Amino acid sequence: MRRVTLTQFLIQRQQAGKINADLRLLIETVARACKAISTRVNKGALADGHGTVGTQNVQGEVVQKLDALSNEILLEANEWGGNLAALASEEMENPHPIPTRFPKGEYLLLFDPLDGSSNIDVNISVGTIFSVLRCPKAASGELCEANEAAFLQPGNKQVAAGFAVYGPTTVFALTVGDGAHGFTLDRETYTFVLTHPEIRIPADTAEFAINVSNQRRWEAPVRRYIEECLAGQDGPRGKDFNMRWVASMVADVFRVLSRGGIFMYPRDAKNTDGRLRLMYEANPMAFIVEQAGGAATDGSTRILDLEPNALHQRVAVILGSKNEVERVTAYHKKK
Ligand code: AFP
Repeated sequence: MRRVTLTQFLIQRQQAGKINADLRLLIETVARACKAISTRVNKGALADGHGTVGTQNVQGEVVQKLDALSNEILLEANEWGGNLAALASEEMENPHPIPTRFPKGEYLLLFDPLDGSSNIDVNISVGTIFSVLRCPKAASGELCEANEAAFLQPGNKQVAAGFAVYGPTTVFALTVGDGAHGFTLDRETYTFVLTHPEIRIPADTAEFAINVSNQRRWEAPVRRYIEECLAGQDGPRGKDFNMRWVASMVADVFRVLSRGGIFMYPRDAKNTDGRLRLMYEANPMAFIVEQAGGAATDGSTRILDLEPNALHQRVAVILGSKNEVERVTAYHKKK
């Protein structure tokens, strides 16, 4: 059976009226940039892709060479196409306006150019996360100013979102609001091919993902949930649980999309707002997880309903198999 490529999939979505030509071009361009990043990631130390650039980013994190390179690849790929009003990145303090020499469009693109940077030098999967919003029209009907305020929209306003995970295979996971789908990079033809159509996350799971080294800092609901998982079949859950923690959100979330599970980066005594960024990590992941039948909250509120107040704000994230996320959220409500 002939496989469907990402291009064919997007043209079908355009013909069905789900997306317009500008959004189709935007997603194709992001996917093409992810292919270029994948190639560089796969060269690793052979191409001087390891190590740091010696500076810190707005997050106060040491910038890896591949962070900076991935950011440049996404900027150069996306700023000339005429479908964007501005771009925002984990690696840039302020939004990147479209240079005046290029036409502007109606969309805003946000991304974490290389998620999981601490895994680059040790050959563990990393990835790119992206989110697409519409530029709010000014009262006059003109396109918005490409300032931070234009980006501060809740995740339920996203028109597309997804991520690439650069692992044993490079997979591009995508939603345009009608389901979640995965495309694997065929390196012989250098095209993304639909391999995971209509992804569905099982409502139940026996696998949790959390960084247990933070246990002493967790709030009571999280501590209760994990302790019950660890108690196994003799405990209140009546079944044994397994644990995974890759420390690359893209890898952990793709596993949840593939076989279910619950991924947790809760707020704690050290990360009082949580560690993950709302606008370009939690929101896109929450959108694609919900489109796959899962759930995503910050412990009490649906991630996609959170009203942002800063471009780089952090948030607690509990996402994955619906029944497990609802259990953790219920424990928070009892708190
Ligand atoms: P880096 O990109 O700085 O490595 O952070 C990755 C991440 O944002 C997310 O992808 C992981 O789930 C999480 O942080 C890992 O955090 P810990 O290193 O505290 O486990």
